[in-house]
Amino acid sequence: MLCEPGAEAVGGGTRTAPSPMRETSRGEHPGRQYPPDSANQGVPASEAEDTVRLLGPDGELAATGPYASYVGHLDMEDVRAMYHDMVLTRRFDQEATALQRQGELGLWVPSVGQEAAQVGSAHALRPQDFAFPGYRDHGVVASRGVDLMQVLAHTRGVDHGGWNPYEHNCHFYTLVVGAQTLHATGYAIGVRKDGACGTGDPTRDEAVIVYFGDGATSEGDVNEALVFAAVNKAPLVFFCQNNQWAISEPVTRQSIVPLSRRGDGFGVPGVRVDGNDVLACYAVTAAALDEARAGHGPRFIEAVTYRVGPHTTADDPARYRDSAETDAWRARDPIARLRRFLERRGTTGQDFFDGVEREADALGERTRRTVRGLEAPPLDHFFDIAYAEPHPLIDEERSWWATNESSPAGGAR
Ligand SMILES: Cc1ncc(C[n+]2csc(CCOP(=O)(O)OP(=O)(O)O)c2C)c(N)n1
Ligand SMILES: [Mg+2]
Repeated sequence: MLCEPGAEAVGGGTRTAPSPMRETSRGEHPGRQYPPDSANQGVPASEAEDTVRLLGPDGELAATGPYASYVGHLDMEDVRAMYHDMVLTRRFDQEATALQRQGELGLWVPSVGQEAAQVGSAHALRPQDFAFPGYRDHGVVASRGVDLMQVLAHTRGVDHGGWNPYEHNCHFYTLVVGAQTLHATGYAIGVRKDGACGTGDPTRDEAVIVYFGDGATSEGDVNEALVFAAVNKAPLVFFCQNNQWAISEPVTRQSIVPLSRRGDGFGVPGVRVDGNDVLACYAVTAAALDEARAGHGPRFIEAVTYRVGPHTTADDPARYRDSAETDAWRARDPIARLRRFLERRGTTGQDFFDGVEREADALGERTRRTVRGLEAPPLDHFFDIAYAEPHPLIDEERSWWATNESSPAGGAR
């Protein structure tokens, strides 16, 4: 199936038609088969029959099924790039967690366990596509080329955003649960109005992807976004990482059917994927983005994964979940699974794995050094960047803060 660079890619490097996420005349699509609900009745959703999986737990690649052709054009260099991004994201995450514990960051939101969902889906994006992450999506922004050090400025509280969204076609983090789905919908409707999708030229057509969690699916914002995206045929992929928990609320409190069906009533086709299988995440996202770019409207993906760490560094998951559950998911580690695949293939030498480790060590060192060197900007900076043009209310607030800052009580910070 996958081959070394220069060797022939299986499937001739092309994708089969029709897309598994193409709607039929009855408004259905072949990738959607719902068995009697297995999401919340004892069968782990990642093991359910209708969950798309290409990499088995032992790293064996299944070359069949409607999504297999979506990885047919990848070569092993592409897969090694995904492994690289997953390992570096995890190391960054671990360093940032430690730095928060040392008081260097205000808060940290770990992504451990979700690297395959984030990196696999983000690698399916083209440069012209636009991503709207949530607040846990370090693997997404790293894959888009954002320097992870810019995430730290945000969590150290010295910057409101972190980076310029247009530099990498990647919006900054949104902490208001689900709000980014509305931002993404508006952006995607704009793409459609600009005639930048559905032109028939896949090298130019644009799509948008938005990331959110299982808990967010219960938010009004997400449901409103689905309405607007559907009726406006927005070129948007809703990528839901079902990591089983919304802080202390289990996914069983969000839905009694698989979340991949959340789009049904809105006319948005959905698919469920093993979120710990980076190749399956790549494949289903590539299929959904193709549909969006072609002007066929939004698609919904539920990536079944697990939040191995706490919700944030302010949370203690031992108070609400069983450690046996976490252990079971640790055994499904997405990085170990991909490594088994690379090792089975036999064409990736120890040199590669050692090189990635060395890069991870260097990133860890850079993370520690960068955080400690991040200084708070002068307060005026935040007023300067609020609007492009001067604004009377901002001026009023600026002078209030200036007075307050210099007050005898020491002022607010
Ligand atoms: C509108 C809103 N309500 C509540 C919160 C507090 N809050 C932050 S994260 C979170 C849980 C979100 O869970 P989920 O959507 O599953 O995403 P995850 O954190 O698991 O990635 C909540 C309730 C918030 N930030 N915004
Ligand atoms: Mg969640």
